[in-house]
Amino acid sequence: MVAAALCLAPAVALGGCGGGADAPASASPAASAPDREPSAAAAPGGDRGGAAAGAITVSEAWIPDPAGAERFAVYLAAANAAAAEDALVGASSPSAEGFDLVLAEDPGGADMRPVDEIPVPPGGSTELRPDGFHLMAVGAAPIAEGDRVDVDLVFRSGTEMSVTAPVLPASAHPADQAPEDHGGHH
Ligand SMILES: [Cu+2]
Repeated sequence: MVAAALCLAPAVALGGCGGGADAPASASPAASAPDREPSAAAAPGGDRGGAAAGAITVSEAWIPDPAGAERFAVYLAAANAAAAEDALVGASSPSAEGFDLVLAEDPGGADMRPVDEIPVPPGGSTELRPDGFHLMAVGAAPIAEGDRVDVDLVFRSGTEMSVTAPVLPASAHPADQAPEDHGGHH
């Protein structure tokens, strides 16, 4: 209820901040991924989460404090060293029933639509950020600043990894990503 009340109006197409029975992107965790290997490499810039598996390296994973809302966003950077495109196709966490993959289509990040996958170009990277692609938790457990949330990521190539994303103040966006009016629904 609280989360719905915090939602900005443009999010209604997603049933309120991206939730909805027809959300396409919730993935179930695959328990037996042979290439699952948590990385000890710490991301630069604090204790934001990172991991590497296969050709994918994830860094800068973090969650803005949802301030009591029943949804939270996950931001990170995913780099793909392979010669073929890959894509983030699902995510799961003990702290949420599932995740929607969304694309915010306005600079403020208020107008999000669900997507089937988040492409990661060959030899390139994709930033999950408030005004672009990101993950939105569905049925989230209460989390708050200081918590560390495990998020399992699944890529189209079959690569899977688990990252531990710290919950940071919502104002912790890198300067070039700080949304002006995204706080209302995250
Ligand atoms: Cu969002």
